[in-house]
Amino acid sequence: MNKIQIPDDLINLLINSERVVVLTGAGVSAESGIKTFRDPDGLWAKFNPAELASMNGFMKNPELVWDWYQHRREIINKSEPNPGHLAIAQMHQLFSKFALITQNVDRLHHRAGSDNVIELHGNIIENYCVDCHTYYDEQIGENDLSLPKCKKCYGKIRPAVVWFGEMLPEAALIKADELSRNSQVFFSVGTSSEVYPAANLPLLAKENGAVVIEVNPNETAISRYMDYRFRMPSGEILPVIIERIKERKGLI
Ligand code: BJW
Ligand code: ZN
Repeated sequence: MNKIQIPDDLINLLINSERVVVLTGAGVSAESGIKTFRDPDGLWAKFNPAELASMNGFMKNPELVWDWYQHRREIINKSEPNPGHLAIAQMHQLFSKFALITQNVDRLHHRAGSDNVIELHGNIIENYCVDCHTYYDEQIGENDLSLPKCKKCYGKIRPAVVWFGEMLPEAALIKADELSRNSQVFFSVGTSSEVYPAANLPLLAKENGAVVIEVNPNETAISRYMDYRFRMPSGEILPVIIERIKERKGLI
């Protein structure tokens, strides 16, 4: 018997809900060995976001930015989905209208078996040309440290992530907005809720009647609005929640 207590009213709510939405951030991948951004040992403690995660920074020093992304790709390629990703992947089967929205670019949710993942900040696998916007789906070689050029126009190639000051992919944002408004239960997992517009989604869900749950070892910008707060790593608490639901549904 696992010692972690999940309130009965929450399990009751979950087994009677269809429209369950999970929003994830970097914290869900922390247990896979991928650094978050704003924790004390996070990426922004060591690297400057204006230099490395903005179009201005890229145009000033494209090689530096490219090398940083190649280094992160190497770490991501060596990492594996953790129990948090795997628990979320099981939610697709447990709720008939489940949706997963992520700010993460690492594709670990895909590798854990989640499909239809709504990626708000793009992904780190693909690249595109800054001039003609041709996409390069294939991963450009990890050891290719020099900045690659577009085969069509010889423009600079950048990672297909969303940097500060850039619009989020329109279709993903519209879908995320609609799913959040219509959700019955909304989980905010492993995000500091500092970056907009993603940070607004849990609040949008709450305003429209959803029960909102935060999974995060630390207090965040939106903690005070949450109906339930689990101050634990996602890889520890999410599998327990899934187990309780399965028990109640007679699946185990
Ligand atoms: C665990 C755990 C464990 C640890 N288990 N949990 C003023 C007001 C409002 C908005 C703005 C403003 N000024 C500027 C803006 C807009 C800006 C913004 O929000 N800035 C804020 C910082 C203020 N937003 C944008 O620019 C966005 N675009 C946009 O708004 O377009 C319209 C517009 C244009 C121009 C002007 C104004 C509007 C684009 C945002 C793009 C974000 N890009 C990045 C980089 C992606 C590429 C890459 O990876 O390199 O996305 S930044 C980075 O932050 C990354 C993340 O997706 C994002 C969110 O971070 P996340 O996931 O929350 O990570 P952390 O590190 O912050 O938190 C981790 C959490 O996990 C912590 O809480 C831990 O406790 C927890 N944790 N271990 C569970 N085991
Ligand atoms: Zn091009």
